Amino acid sequence: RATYDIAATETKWQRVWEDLQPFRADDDSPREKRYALTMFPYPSGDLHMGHAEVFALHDVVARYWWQRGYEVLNPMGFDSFGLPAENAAIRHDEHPDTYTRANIAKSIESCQKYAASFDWTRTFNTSDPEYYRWTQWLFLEFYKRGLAYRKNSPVNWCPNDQTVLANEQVVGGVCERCGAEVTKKNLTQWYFKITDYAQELLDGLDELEKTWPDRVVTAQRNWIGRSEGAHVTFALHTAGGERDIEVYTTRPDTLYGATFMVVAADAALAAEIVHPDRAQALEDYLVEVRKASDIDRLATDRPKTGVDLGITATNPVSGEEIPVWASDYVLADYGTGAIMAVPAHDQRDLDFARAMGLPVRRVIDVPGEGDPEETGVATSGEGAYVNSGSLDGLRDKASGIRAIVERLEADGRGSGAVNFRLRDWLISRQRYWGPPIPIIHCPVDGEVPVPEDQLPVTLPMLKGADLKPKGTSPLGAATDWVEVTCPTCGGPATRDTDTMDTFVDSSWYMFRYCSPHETDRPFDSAKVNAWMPCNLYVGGVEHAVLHLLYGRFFTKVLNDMGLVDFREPWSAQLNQGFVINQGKKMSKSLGNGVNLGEQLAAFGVDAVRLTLVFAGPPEDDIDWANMSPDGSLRFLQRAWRLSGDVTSAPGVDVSTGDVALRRTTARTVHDAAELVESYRFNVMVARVMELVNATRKAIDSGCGPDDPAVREATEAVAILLSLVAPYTAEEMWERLGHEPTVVRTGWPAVDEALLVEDTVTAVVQVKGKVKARLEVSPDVSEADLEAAALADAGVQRAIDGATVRKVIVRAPRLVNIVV
Ligand code: ANZ
Repeated sequence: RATYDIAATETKWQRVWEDLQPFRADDDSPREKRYALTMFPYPSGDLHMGHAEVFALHDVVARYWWQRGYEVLNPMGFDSFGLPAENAAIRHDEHPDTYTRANIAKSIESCQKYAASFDWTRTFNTSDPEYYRWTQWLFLEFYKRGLAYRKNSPVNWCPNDQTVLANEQVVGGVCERCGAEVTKKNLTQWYFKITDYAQELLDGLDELEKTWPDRVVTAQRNWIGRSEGAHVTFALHTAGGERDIEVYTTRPDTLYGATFMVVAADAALAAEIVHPDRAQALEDYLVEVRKASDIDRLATDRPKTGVDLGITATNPVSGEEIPVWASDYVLADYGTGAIMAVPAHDQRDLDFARAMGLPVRRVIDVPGEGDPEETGVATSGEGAYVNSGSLDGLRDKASGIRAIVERLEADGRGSGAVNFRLRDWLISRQRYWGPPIPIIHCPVDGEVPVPEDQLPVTLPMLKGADLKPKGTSPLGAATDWVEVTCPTCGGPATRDTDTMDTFVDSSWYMFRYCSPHETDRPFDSAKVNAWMPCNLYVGGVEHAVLHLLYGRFFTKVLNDMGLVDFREPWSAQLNQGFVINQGKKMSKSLGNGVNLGEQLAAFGVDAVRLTLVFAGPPEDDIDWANMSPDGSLRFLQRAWRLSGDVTSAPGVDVSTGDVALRRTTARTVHDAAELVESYRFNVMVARVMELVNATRKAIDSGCGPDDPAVREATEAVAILLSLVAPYTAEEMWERLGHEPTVVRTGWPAVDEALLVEDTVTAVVQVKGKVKARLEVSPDVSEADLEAAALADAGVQRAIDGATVRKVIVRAPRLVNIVV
């Protein structure tokens, strides 16, 4: 039996595609535009199974859109700044750029062999000076708008990478990249003011919820963490005099139960208010506190520790004097960094009170729950207020909160408030391989933006050991580069030596693809508005709150700047699962890694792609151990053989073909579209397999190879397969007597009449009596069925001119007419 030579076929078609460039997106095309984006990779090495999966899934949609007649933008580039390249450069004593470029070249070659339908004329790397010039320009635009600023505060510090991390990069208390335990350090760092957009970032999710995966939407909601409550002001009596402090609480209604206050031990406030006799104790305690991550600190099951600050505060409603403590379970950068502790109704406060011997007072009597002071369990439910002055007698939380906030507002001791968990985004890094922050520090003029015509601020040439993490940026050692004259006063000044987080680079790359060769602006707004928002964004769920939140934030700022006319960059999103092996994540230590190159060599690109797409729903993990790429290859051979068996000529009139096979073809093509649009790619493949079988049967024991229906079916197979197995599809198309290439041939036409194959009987009742039976399509719409029923002669007779009061339609089976 004939089989096709995989290696020769792959080389052959790569040349043809290179020649014909079928996936070049034309900005000026009259076709409707679609933008299919897949997350660009770090060029950390060659492509692996994970890339193979995501590119295969993504390509189904991109290639489908081409076939449906859209002009498709499907770009690819490289997120080439960042730690992997820098660490490799240190290991191999070279420049990160050398390593980066070598990997990029290898990746592009692999992508092309993999037949990913990217438009390579638009590719760029975020480490190209032509790109990061605009990253710096955007930084300065943010700076002008007050959205980039520097402040000193406790920040997350990775002791291994010797750099700060954004909150989003600390996962479960460890560095998202290297897994080292993250600690806190007080440093002056650059931030983007993402909190200005907290409410809008939250509100936008209501719409995105319809087209984004639930888990991403939920993760963003939780990360933004909006809560409603109140600010309450307490008078503090410190050794140095009286001062007010404000706390944020979600339960102002429990104010009568506030028996002490707690200040974050590492907040500046603690050191300011501590009684001199207790200052040393606080200092000793702080040494311990700095070792713990935020996650540890907030954990409810953690033994509570703290220091009595030796001062008191006045409860603004009860007038009671309460002690003020410092502890690490209160975070410095959340709310106001100080809390009113209500041990009866907050578990962490109760644990603290019990550990320190502080009083507990119940102010809500929750039915069926014991007194927290005795049970050790704080109660958070609703009930009657007790020990609460004017609140006593109220029974529900909403009225309790309303009453206390009114009182606080009247007394000028507080007001209703909204709080977000979201913090400003820390963007400066003490590493080399990123865009330098384009700011000059002048002893006279302070922070001075680098003038626009001096952008980009390119990286000085450093390599190997020079890049070793030292806790401060390696750029500091490049004296010639650091020492500059101040653009304002002309006096001696120094460059900012930090670089920007890679997540800044990837927050705007999707815009750049729309006009990647612009030299005098980051992008052409008209082109961006024509292509964007992206119709689909495919990528890993690990980016749920990092990249996907930052990109949304950038889009809103760019919209406020008037550079784009939309506020959300990605209309729909699909997260692929992981490719695992033998039930476990692939890893070096387990030795269960699957080498993509070997798989491709053994089975060919198409069989590997088909296997990945056919494995299951795109969101599910794929266990490669259970897959059968050789089975996929056998299927592709079977499909390919059909194209050699067809004997009718291209363009033959198919209307005279075998009706049964034509129906199967029509139904398959029709359903395939719906399946792709609902991301059920695996089911689409299964349907193509059925069509291949039906066609084989028709050839061997049915209508025979020269029946036009066989050509119609085989051409449909080729076009549908072009979404998944591009090489096989091209071979088939050529063998069927067509010119290359199949990829933009157009979706097969479906004769609607062939779809009404299985009819069902719909019963029409008038006044509860059956008056007609209609043969209708199983997917008839309610409206069509109603119209058909009312048009039926028997039904008309039964209605007999009476007014129809109501028509109840249960498509496709029942119509009930009430007159
Ligand atoms: C009194 C109280 C009584 C509270 C009660 C809760 C229950 P969310 O919903 O996450 O915004 N809180 C405020 N600032 C804090 C900080 N810097 N570190 C740790 N905890 C802090 O949580 C707000 C609640 O978390 C606030 O409401 C405060 O405790 C605590 F029955 O105030 B509550």
